[in-house]
Amino acid sequence: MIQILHDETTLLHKTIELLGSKLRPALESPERVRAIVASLKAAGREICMQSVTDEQVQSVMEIAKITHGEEYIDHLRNTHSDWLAAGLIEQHKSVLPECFRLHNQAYSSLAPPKDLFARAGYYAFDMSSGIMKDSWQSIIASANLAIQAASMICENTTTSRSARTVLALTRPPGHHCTGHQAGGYCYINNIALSVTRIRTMNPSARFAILDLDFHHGNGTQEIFWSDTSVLYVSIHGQDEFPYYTGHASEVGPHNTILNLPLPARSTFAAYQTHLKTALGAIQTFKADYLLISLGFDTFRLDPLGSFQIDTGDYTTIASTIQQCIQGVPALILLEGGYVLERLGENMLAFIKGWEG
Ligand code: OKP
Ligand code: ZN
Repeated sequence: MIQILHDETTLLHKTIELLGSKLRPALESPERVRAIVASLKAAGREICMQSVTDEQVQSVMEIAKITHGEEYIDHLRNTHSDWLAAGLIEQHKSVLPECFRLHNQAYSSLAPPKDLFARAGYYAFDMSSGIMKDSWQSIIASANLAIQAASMICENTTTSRSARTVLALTRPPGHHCTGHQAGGYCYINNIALSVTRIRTMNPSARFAILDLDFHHGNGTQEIFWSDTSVLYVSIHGQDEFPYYTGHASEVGPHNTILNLPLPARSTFAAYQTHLKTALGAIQTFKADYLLISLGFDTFRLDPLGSFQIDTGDYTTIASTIQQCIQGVPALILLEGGYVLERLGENMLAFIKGWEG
């Protein structure tokens, strides 16, 4: 049985984005997780509710500092109130960058700028990562779910021989966030925090990360780029957001990165070929833990995706993975997926395939 974790504080974050040259409510909305929770409950699933204690906030920040810059984390926490205090924004509005840092590192000063507008663009790479008054609370709650899920799969492996799976309904998602920049609705790389948490209990563990979101997880790839104990495998839309990463030629210095881009409108048959390649690489790597970045924006109707994957296919995907990794403890973190009406059934279809 999959154990499912949720924290209602993840629902507070609600912001805007620039999409198709229009500023609009972000597609990454609280309603996404509400829809999944409603379907899980209707199907009679138990959901393990979490809420972050003050000590846990400190511990989330300590763990986040291993893979993220301390000043970046401070920026996430303080930027909305700094803008408010400076009279640059109204309480209910979101901070969005207007100018991004350039990559002329040979001669630019690398120190974080003081100017509040400059800082917003220094710590982000796009305009889909607005920061509103409650964002920090949700970011921490989401990161905490990734950490709690990691603790649970470790406990489960020491107390019982049969492997367990924990699914965390993380929101905001994490896979686009690097150690120093927000982007693609992501502010903290949740899966990186799971890895750090597992390592505190099992320092020599090997990890396979399977990124099934429609978009390339540039942040996860970057964080683990030269890490020999983490294999990062991603199946994603070719030439799609975040546009400048995810090419098959990006393999990392130790061949621990495997990018499997698929052209727009690819069918499930084409997807399955890549999935088998991905799983073959994961088997060869002999990981102690499998971590999945699960996005349902691979669904055929998704506004941000273009694959032809249908609800029932998620059952096949999950059972294919399960057959391949049998025995390895797994952690599943939610990334994208934007068709509110179908998210719940897609998640249930995935769970059905996983549990067999
Ligand atoms: C986040 B996740 C496309 C604009 C895309 C942001 C997409 C973020 C996806 N023209 N804007 O990986 O689902
Ligand atoms: Zn995505």
